[in-house]
Order: sequence, then structure tokens, then C-alpha cells
Amino acid sequence: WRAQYSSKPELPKTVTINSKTYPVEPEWYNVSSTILNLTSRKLHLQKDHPVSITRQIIESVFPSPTYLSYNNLDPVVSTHENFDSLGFPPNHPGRAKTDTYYINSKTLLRTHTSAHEAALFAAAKSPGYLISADVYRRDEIDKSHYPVFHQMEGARVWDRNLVPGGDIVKAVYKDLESLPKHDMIIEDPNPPFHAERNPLQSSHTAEEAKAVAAHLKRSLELMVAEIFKRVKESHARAGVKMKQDDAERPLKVRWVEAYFPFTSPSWELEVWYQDEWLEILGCGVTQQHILDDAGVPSQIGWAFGVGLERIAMLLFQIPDIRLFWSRDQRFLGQFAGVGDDLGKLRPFVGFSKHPACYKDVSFWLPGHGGAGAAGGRGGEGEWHENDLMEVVRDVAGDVVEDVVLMDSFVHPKTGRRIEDGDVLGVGAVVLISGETVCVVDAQPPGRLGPDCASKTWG
Ligand code: FA5
Ligand code: MG
Repeated sequence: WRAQYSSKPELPKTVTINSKTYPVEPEWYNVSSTILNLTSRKLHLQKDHPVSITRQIIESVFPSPTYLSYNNLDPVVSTHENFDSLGFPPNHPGRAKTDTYYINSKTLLRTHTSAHEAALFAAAKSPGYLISADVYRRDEIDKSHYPVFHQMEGARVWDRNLVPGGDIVKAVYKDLESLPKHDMIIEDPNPPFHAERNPLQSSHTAEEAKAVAAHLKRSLELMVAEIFKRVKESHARAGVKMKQDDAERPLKVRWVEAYFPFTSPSWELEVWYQDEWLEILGCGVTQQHILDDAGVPSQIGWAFGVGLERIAMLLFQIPDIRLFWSRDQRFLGQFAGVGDDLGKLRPFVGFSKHPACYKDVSFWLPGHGGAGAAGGRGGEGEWHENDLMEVVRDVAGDVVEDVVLMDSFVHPKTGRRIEDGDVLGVGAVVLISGETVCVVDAQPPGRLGPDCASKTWG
């Protein structure tokens, strides 16, 4: 027994992910089979899945052909793509085996969508792009963290060789002017860059960085405005009250200085929601070395990365990140059709995290009537199924989801109920969900009689 449970499971020599096979190095390999199984789920592409709906809403704010979408990039990338190309120093903690899922020393499951920046800047198919993808991080387990989640990356560049007169600043402000306005309250207390905290890159003029940052911030504010417009609409549609502050005031957001190896200056965008600041995304002016290495040194631009589950939790009021992985129709069924018609978006209605528990209950009825009284809808003194409903509701409250009368039975020979000991059975299925112990004392006074014993269900 000891030998069996204390020895390490034998490692595979290779691992196949999305039909590509990679060699495993035992000293690096740390991908559990649970994680491997999740690589095929691609929630961001499942029709009517809240992660996919969230992707669609964000994509609508960054339309093609300016922004091209890439939603099916392989989750297996090189350490170069995930870290080196982006300027992560060799000792960055994110590279540790404790934080990142490795297949071998050079191959890993991407920890963020930024792993594809270099390739897409090099492809240079459009001035902007969007990537949505599953990302993997070895992390704690709680309601807002999961080792697999989804990110959406966006980027936009301007090319000195392509804008009129080579004037990047003018071109960026012209594009900024064509963006819609919004009525949000913006807190942005910091200067556009700061020598120590949030430096300007040496290859950019202050005016260029300011212009790019202004376009970046407005674009992302519009994204947040669109999301919260949907949040408000869906609450109204469902008749669910939002916190007064969230419902009545214009949305309040703030820009906070941040640090990423691959952008400078950098920010995080936070939203004031349900009495706290909620971090939504990270972004900044793209490090010029990334564009230089990608063979497009004449370009300058911005990039952002947002957590799709975070946004989806707001949009649908989903309380736990683990729910996104559910295959339960009580979860998935609530979003049916929303992918085709966002006008159907409604807040999620919670259900127990435990599977439903069915109780099949049969009981004896006192019989006053004779044949024809079946179904429990007789006259004075007869039993009615609503009597049972009352008992169940009284004892178990809303924990019980459904009580169904399945069958009733009158003895064919006697046609009577109790006088001769014949049985009239009434079966009820009581669906109990939730953690509460349900105690049904099925004894409405003077109705069900002594034959119907008290029951305790756990
Ligand atoms: C990044 O991953 C950067 N690549 C983002 C970026 C892209 C910055 C381009 C600049 C330019 P960060 O680790 O902070 O950054 O994650 C970005 C977003 O992903 C967070 O704001 C959050 O919304 C979401 N996120 C991060 N960790 C988790 C997690 N464990 N579970 C769910 N969402 C998460
Ligand atoms: Mg962060």
C-alpha cells in the first residue's frame, strides 16, 4: 500500500495538446491531467457561454478592419514568446515552476495573451488586433482565481511611414477625435508619465507618448462604458435592483500607475462597483524593442490585457469563477440565445453548487370518498396536493425547487381508500438542493393522519 501511494506516477514521454505532440522533460513537467483536460474546452469560443458573450461585447467596441480578431491561437508557446520576447528579466518570479505550467524547459502553457504580441506585430496585417484565449497560471484556489482563465489582448499601432507627413501625433489625435464620447467620471490623478514611477521610453517624444496614451485610455473607457451599459440594461430587464450608487450615477473609473515589462508608461484601469475599486485590466505604451524585434520599427502603439471572467462576473453577476467550467444546464441554460441577441442578457440566478437531490416520497391517505376521488382533488375532507406543497414550503423554504405529483392510485377492487386497508398511494418527488437539511414533517393536523410518519432528509 505504502509503495503504491508514495511512489510518483510515471511521467509520459510526450504530451499531446490540441493534436500537437511535445516532448516532456521530467525535471520541468508540472502539468496535471486536470489542467491538460481543460486545454480543449476553449470557453471563449463556446456559443452562448458567458466568457464567449463577453468576448463578443468587447470585440464590438474594437471593430474590424482596424482590429482583426485571433481567437484560436495554440495555448502551448515557447518561453521565448511568453517571457523573453516581452522583456521579462531572467529572474522574474513569473517564470518559476511554482507559477507556470511547463512541458519542458523551452515549452509552456501561456500565462497571458501577451505571448502572441511579437508574432502578431510581425504579421502586421492590420493597424490593430484582438486576441482571446485560455491562459494558465499555477495559483491559489478561491472564488476569483482559477488555474485556467481567459484573457483578451488588444493592440493598436501607427506607422511613421504611413501617416500623413510622418506626423504620428497628429494621426493619433485625428483617430482619437473619431472615437465616441462617454459620460463616465474619470479619475486620472497621475501625469502621463513619471521619470521614476512610469517612465517615457527613450525612443518616444513626450508628445507621441501622450497622444498614444490618450487614445489608449479613451478606447478602454469606451469598452468599460459598453460593458456597464449592458450590466444596467440586464438588471432593468430582469427587474433586479442594482445598488443605488451603481444604478443612478454615471460610472466612475480610475487610472492607476502600473508596471509591465512590455509597456511603459503602464496603467491599470479600475471601476467603482459595489463600493469597491475593481481591477479590470492592464495596459500601456508598447515597449519599442518589441516592435523593433518584430521588424516594424517605424510603428508606435499601445496594448492592453483584460481578464474575461472578471468582466463576465460583472456582466452576469456570476459569484464564483469555478461556475464558468460547469457543464450543468442550470448554468449553461441561463445564457441560451444571448450570443445571437445581447438584448436577452440577464443576471445569472444562483443555484446550489451541489447537484440536485431527488426524494421520492409515497404516503398513505385517509380516504373519505370512494372511487373517483383519485388525484387528490376531492371535496370537503379530501386531500389536495397543495396540502403537501404547504408542508414542504413551510419546512424547507426555497431550498426545494420543485414538487411533482407523479401518480395516484385507487385500489381497483374496492375502489375505496382505507376502510379495508387498501392503499391509495400518492407519490411526490421533492427536489432538494442546497446545503440545508430538509426536515419534512408531513402531518398537517387532521389531514394525513398517523400513517404518515415524520421524515428527516439530509
Ligand atoms: C497581464 O497578464 C498582462 N499581460 C496584461 C497586459 C497586456 C498589460 C498588454 C499591458 C499590455 P495581469 O497579470 O495583471 O496582466 O492580468 C491581466 C488581467 O487578467 C487582470 O487585470 C485581471 O482582469 C485578469 N486576471 C489576472 N489574474 C487572474 C486570475 N487568476 N483569475 C482571473 N482573472 C485574472
Ligand atoms: Mg495585475
